[in-house]
Amino acid sequence: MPRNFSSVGVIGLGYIGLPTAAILADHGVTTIGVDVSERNVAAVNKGEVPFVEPGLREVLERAVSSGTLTATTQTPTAEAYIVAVPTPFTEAHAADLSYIEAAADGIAGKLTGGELIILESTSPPGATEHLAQRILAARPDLGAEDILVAHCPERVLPGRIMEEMITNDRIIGGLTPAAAEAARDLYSAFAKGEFLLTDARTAEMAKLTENSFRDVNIAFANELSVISHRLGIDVWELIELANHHPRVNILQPGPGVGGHCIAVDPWFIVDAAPEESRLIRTARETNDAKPEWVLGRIEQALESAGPAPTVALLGLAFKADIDDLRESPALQIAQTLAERAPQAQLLAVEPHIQTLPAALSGFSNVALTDLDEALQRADVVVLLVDHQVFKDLPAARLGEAVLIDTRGIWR
Ligand code: SAJ
Repeated sequence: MPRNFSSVGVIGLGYIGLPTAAILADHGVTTIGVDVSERNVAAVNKGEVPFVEPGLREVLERAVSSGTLTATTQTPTAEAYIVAVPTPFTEAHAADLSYIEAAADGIAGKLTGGELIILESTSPPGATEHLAQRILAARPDLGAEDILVAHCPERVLPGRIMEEMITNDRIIGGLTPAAAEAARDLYSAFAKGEFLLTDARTAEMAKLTENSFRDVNIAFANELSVISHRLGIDVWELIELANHHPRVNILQPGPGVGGHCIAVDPWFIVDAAPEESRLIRTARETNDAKPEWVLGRIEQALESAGPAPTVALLGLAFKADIDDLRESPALQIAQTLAERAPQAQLLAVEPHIQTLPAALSGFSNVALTDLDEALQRADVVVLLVDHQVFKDLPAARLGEAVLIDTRGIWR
């Protein structure tokens, strides 16, 4: 008989924790969401979503109004916990586990024995063991056999989270087989994909491997775009043709790789095995170098655009049709250009945000404008994010401006 959990505490109500809490609660599980931000907690208790994610608001509203989901700033007593806190990386590209440690400390004080603790945050190899050891160090009255600890990496794609959270297969890595089985029981409350049980370290590495695979493939595409530019070849046509081969599937070049996953996770592998991770490191460096290459192209265009040119920067988010600016190459390009080209007026167009982000708000030569104004005034138009509104633009609207299309949508 699968174990039923009477209550689940979800620690961290961000891009992953909040949808997880909402979906669990919507499936009838009493769920308590925990976040350090009082503002987030207040928003969630009113059924409001603090970020853009299609379909989340409806599910959250339902869960809050039915009373199965509540939010608080204090870790509650619960039969199971899901930890979905950030794992940023330090200047030296090592994982910063301080949020996981803080979550462990909060949970430790609430345990009575027999609880299931699941780490969902993307983590370097060994982080799940570290979390368990931290809890046991704080609770010498409990033995390792008194807690069930597993790593179940989230693998949902921002923009499609509500669907993928239910349909994706789940890798479940237990510190013990019993922990993996208990975690499977918890996810079976809502997840419809296959459950793949393994140990915690393999599960940690599997998640990092998936994102590194994508990073390496995108680095290949980005390298091809730089080579193609030099050789006068349209890289998007090139990739489209090559992908007709039944065993070739090259991803798309762009202005760089952003977000909190693909731009970060491969570094956890490099940090864990620096000597052996040569390809993974090079892919990261290739993708991280792409914004600078785009900047070079913009600066070249500015040289022939007069003494006080206007530049439209279309998109600031890290990818299409979301409002997430984390590690965004578009934002990095906008900020660096604002610093290096004070003579240029930069008009940033980002339909998913209402005010200029902190990274740009200090510059007098940057303004957030709507698309119409930017296109009317721009001498140079730089497409940075393939938002649908930009894809829908008729070619005639682009006028006489010099175009730099980093996503290949206006070919
Ligand atoms: N990108 C390209 N070219 C492409 C695809 C993406 O330049 O062909 C860029 C995007 O513009 C963006 C970055 O890569 O800047 C990352 O975007 P993404 O859509 O590839 O991935 P994320 O970061 O939104 O989500 C990834 C997903 N991982 C994989 O597809 C292997 C998702 O399933 C994970 O759950 C998520 O990371 C995560 O949380 O780890």
